[in-house]
Amino acid sequence: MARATDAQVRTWQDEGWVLIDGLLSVEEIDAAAEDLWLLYSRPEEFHAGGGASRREAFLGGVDDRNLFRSDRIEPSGPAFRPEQFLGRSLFPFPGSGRLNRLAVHPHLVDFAERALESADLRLYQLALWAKYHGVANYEQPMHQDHNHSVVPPRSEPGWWHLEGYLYLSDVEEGTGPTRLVRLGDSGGRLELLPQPPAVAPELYAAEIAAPGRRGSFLAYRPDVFHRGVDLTRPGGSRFLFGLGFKLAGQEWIGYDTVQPRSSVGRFTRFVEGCTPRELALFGVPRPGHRFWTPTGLQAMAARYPALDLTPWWDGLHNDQAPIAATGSVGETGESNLEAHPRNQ
Ligand SMILES: O=C(O)CCC(=O)C(=O)O
Ligand SMILES: [Fe+2]
Repeated sequence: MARATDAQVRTWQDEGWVLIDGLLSVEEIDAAAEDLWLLYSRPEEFHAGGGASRREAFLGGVDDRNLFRSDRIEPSGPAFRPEQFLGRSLFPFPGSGRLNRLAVHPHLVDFAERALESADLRLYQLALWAKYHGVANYEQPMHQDHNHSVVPPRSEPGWWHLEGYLYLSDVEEGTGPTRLVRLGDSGGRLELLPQPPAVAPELYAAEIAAPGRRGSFLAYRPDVFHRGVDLTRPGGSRFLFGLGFKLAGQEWIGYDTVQPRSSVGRFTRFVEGCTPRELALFGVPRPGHRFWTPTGLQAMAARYPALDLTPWWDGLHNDQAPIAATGSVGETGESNLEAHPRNQ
C-alpha cells in the first residue's frame, strides 16, 4: 500500500482516467468489508438463495436516478437497465465504522488533492454499489456521466472533478471491470446521450478494461467515455464504493447528500473520529472560519460529544485574538475565552 505516484496523478490529468492498483491495502479492505455484510448478502449466500432480508433489500432497492430515459429497453446488448442500479447504499453505513472511514482514507484524499490541485475539496458522492451475476444484464453503452453536474463539464484544470470507484472486491474479467476510453482516443468530445456501438464504433474499439484487486481505486474525469459490462462468471459479484471529489464552491456538481442522514448515530460516530481536514470534505467549516462562535462550538460538543473540538476552539482564539485579549466581546456578545471548556 503506497501513495499514488506523480505519474498516476498525471495520467488522470492527461488521459482522463487511471486505475491505481492497491491504493489501499487488502487488509484494510477486508477489515472494512465486515460492515459490508450487514448490508449485503455475501456472494455465496446470495447465489445459494439465502439471506432473505438482505436479498429483499437488494432486490427492492432500485435507484433510477442515473437512467437515461428510453421508452424501449433493449433485451440484450449495451443499454441502461433499471436493475443495473439495484444494490446502491448511501453513506453512512452501519457496523464498526471501518467502511465509513474508507471515504476519508489518507491515500484517497491525498490522490484527490493532487489530481485536483487543491486542498479544499468536497466529497459529493458516497455510495456503495453491489452487483451479482445473474441479477441483470449489466452491459451499458459508452457514455459520459452528465448526471454529476447540471452544466457540461469543462476540461481545463481548475474545473475538473473526480469520479471514483474504490474496489471492495477483486474486480476481474468475469466480474465486470469498467471499460474506459483515454481522452486522446475520444478527441475531447462531449455527448449528452449514450453512444451505441453502431453510432460510435471507434469508442468501443478504443475501450480498455480496468480490472484490479480489492483496494484499487479507479478515478476518471467526467469527460471520459466509459461503460459497465455484464458479470459473466457464475457465482460472481462486484462491490464498489463510489466516491466523487469536487473543488469547494462548485455547486453545480452533486450526487449524494449526507445531510438527510446526518442525525443518526452512525454519522455521529463517524464525525467523532474525524479531523478538521476530513470533516471539511463534508462541508464542516474549518477551525478559524467565522461560522464558529463559542455558542456554536458548545452546540457542536452537545451534538458530537466525543469530537475533539480543540482545533476549533484554538481557531476561535487565533481568529479573534484581539477581541479575546482585551476581554471585550465579539459580535455575538460572547466572550471567546471564558466559554472554552478548559477555562470553565
Ligand atoms: O458499473 C460500472 O462499471 C460503470 C457504471 C457506470 O458507468 C454508470 O452507471 O454510469
Ligand atoms: Fe457512468
